Amino acid sequence: MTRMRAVDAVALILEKEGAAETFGLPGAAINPLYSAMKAHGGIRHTLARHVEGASHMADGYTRSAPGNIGVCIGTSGPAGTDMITGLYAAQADSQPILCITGQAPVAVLDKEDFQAVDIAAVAAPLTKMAKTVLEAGQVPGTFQKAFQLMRSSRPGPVLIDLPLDVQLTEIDFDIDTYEPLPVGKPEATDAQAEKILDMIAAAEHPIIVAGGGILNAAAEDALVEFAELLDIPVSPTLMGWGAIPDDHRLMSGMVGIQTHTRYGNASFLESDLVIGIGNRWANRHTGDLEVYRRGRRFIHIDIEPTQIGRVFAPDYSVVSDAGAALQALLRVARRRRADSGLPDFSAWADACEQRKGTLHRKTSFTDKPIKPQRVYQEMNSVFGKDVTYVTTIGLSQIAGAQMLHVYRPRHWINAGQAGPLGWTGPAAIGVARAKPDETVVALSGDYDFQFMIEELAVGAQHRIPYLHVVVNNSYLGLIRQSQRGFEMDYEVSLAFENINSTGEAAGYGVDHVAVAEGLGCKALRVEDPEQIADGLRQGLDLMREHQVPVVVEVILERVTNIAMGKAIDSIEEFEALAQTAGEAPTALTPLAAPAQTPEVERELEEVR
Ligand SMILES: Cc1ncc(C[n+]2csc(CCOP(=O)(O)OP(=O)(O)O)c2C)c(N)n1
Ligand SMILES: [Mg+2]
Repeated sequence: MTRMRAVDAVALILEKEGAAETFGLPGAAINPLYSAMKAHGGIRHTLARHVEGASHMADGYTRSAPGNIGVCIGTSGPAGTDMITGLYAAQADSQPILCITGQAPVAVLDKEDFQAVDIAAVAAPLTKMAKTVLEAGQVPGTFQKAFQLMRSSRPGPVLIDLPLDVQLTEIDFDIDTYEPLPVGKPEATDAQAEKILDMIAAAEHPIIVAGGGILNAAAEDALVEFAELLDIPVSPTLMGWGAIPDDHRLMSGMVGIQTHTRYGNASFLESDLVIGIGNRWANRHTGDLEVYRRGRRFIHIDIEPTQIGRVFAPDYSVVSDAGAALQALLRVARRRRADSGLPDFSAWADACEQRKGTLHRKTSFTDKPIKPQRVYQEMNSVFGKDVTYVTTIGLSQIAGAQMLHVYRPRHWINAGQAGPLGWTGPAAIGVARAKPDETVVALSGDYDFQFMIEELAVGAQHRIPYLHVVVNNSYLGLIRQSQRGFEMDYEVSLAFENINSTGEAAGYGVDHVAVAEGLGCKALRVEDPEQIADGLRQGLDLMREHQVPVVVEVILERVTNIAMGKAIDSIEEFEALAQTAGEAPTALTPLAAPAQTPEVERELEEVR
């Protein structure tokens, strides 16, 4: 046993639990922990410019690779409350982040002491555990439990609040024999897999809805293997995007009322059995449930028992880790293949594959100001298959998800459920920290970019390069579009005559290029559609040369409505659809691939 301050034990535990990447900012009430991290020397810390930014950096770091747990640290009071949005975003998308806050000494906690807010109570509904540790002897155990909780079952964040005197109290602690606690995950049985395969065998048009739980379980290979074994099309959710490569023949396209492809929705509407794995039937995925469910049976596999039946009661459900469920399904399916054979879904799979060559939206616009669709076309052509996209919310995110392509797991990093404006930039810094050798591209609307814009300085100071594509319509675009229902355009414009304007993007208000440069980054502006690709390439070069964040701002036309609707069978289109392959040149499958078999022809006729 070694005698040490509780905070010295914390530093050792962070290292041993593999959570040595921290983001935050010091303050009087957390200085002891900073002194322990300094003395330890093995915990990397990135100094954020806003504590909320630190929480999103930790989140981005977590989402970058299986097993990652980002840590965010702040002092007491407002530092803790600033990180609440980060905890919410992490919890909503089942991401483990550890938030550590300093606190006033135990004796004054109920005396309205300076910055002595009850942060554990504030964070409780947004975390798997939120605890103010009152006894120094409990510090190691609380961290040990925190890591176990974050990793077990449905992953999620934890907050640990450490009063100043508790941090400084000496305890006996032995890191050499400290062991991370076992992590519990429910596992599907073969009997459950048999039932699922019976239901699949009874179906004609099964489809797999692949959720983020598959990425959390690092079960992408098992998913693809199972889909291939049975020839079942797969539609990833927004959180599961990348679980199967976009160009895989069985990837049938995303389904949803916002982030979707038209062929993805069309194929889903043809299905008669939906196998949801590690998904949560999010409302922006299902839209109107009557349409989504009509004529279909549903299987739901999820790690969290209380998720089953939360949105609607499935026909059959299994509580299991997605990876364990897929292994059970593979075991049983292989056995059946050898014994009695598997059902033949090849014609259905072919029809879904053929449909990927239909129903494309036009992207080849040459208008000036630029139409957003063109930006995503150029992004597809410039960024290779290895790019990691980071985004949050807005028309930018929705149109991006309709038109960009994702080929690898964890290469689409999106705060899907909470969608907090400002998440994109700091999360991209967390991702770039985790994957320094990969190309990280953030996608923001102008408003999202302006929230937390100061975090660009973090990237500049710490030399954390990433490319930030800012599509500027000088509007709260998504909200402007939703105000059409109220026949108003009220308090959603960001446009003004900037008195410092140099003439470029006149009337668009904020000069993002000047701000980004002022914060120590490189930035350039594109106003001509023919210059987008060059601008993106130049951005990548600048990023590599200077090792700082680079902003590529694209000036968009101010009003472009993006396709969306209330139900997946009635998405409203506002722009032209592609009539020729050349009008959607970066579509995964060129438009109008000829149908090959009579069965495929019949399926396609129905869609047409
Ligand atoms: C913190 C927060 N406040 C409000 C919202 C609601 N909201 C969603 S999108 C949006 C406007 C986004 O504008 P911009 O980032 O410019 O993207 P655009 O839709 O114009 O592409 C707003 C206000 C939110 N998601 N987060
Ligand atoms: Mg905007």
